Amino acid sequence: LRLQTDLRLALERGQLALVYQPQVRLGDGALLGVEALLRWQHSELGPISPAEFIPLAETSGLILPIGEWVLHQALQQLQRWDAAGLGPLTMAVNLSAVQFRDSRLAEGIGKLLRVSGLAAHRLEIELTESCAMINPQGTIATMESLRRLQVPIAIDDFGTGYSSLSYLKRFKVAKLKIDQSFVRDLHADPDDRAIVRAVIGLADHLGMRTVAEGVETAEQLAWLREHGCDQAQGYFFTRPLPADALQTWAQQRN
Ligand code: G
Ligand code: G
Ligand code: MN
Ligand code: NA
Repeated sequence: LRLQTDLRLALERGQLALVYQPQVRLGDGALLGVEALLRWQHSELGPISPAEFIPLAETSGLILPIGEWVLHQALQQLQRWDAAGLGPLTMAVNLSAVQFRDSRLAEGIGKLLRVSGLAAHRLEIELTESCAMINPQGTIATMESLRRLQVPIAIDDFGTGYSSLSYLKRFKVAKLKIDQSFVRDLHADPDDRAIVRAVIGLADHLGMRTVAEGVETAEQLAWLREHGCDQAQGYFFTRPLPADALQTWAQQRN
């Protein structure tokens, strides 16, 4: 309850912040975009992980104003990077199941896009596989409304939920994000290699892109490139960075 009150105050007092992790194309190493990740610096308790406070925000309903703040902030940042000449990056934003259930989601996103003047394909919505499967029919409907806006959708943490292949087909998402638990032991675990190969093959046949998460080593990167994975993100490139640091990181790579 204390944390819930604090979270509401944090939103009002500007104590939430976004950090950004690069998404890199494996073919040529180009920086394609970033994923926005939410951070809360609590005045007494220090940094609190979104894994801890997002569930709290969901039960209290705070996730809706927080989610709107995240979208607004992320699109503003994209405009600043455009102005700084960083190239047309994409911005991936994580949405919770509660946001996805909100019938006004697409309308809200459409409005934010219009105000920002950014093309819809510059934004990308990430929804975890487990969130997508809570109410698959509802998920399809919301995805349909986002598709009308031309906002691409990625399934996050793919392989850790329980989506049926028939739903995967009907979701018609642009991207599968291969969960980091399969990437971590790629070098040692033949089962993980089999799973990642299968996911890449499946995505290829369904016309989806693949993004490997949690890439930490050159060996993982080389294996993923060799096996046709499209993109990667992870500590191998960099941890999630504040906006200014991300910009410096991107400019130093050129
Ligand atoms: O950045 P980190 O690895 O600590 O993120 C932990 C979890 O919190 C991840 O599952 C991530 O998807 C989720 N998360 C990060 N930022 C947001 C956000 O803005 N909204 C939602 N709903 N989840 C987020
Ligand atoms: O669930 P989601 O994929 O949205 O969240 C990604 C989480 O993984 C974030 O908390 C991010 O900080 C973390 N992360 C990103 N790259 C790496 C990595 O290379 N290794 C590990 N262990 N965690 C990572
Ligand atoms: Mn994500
Ligand atoms: Na993920």
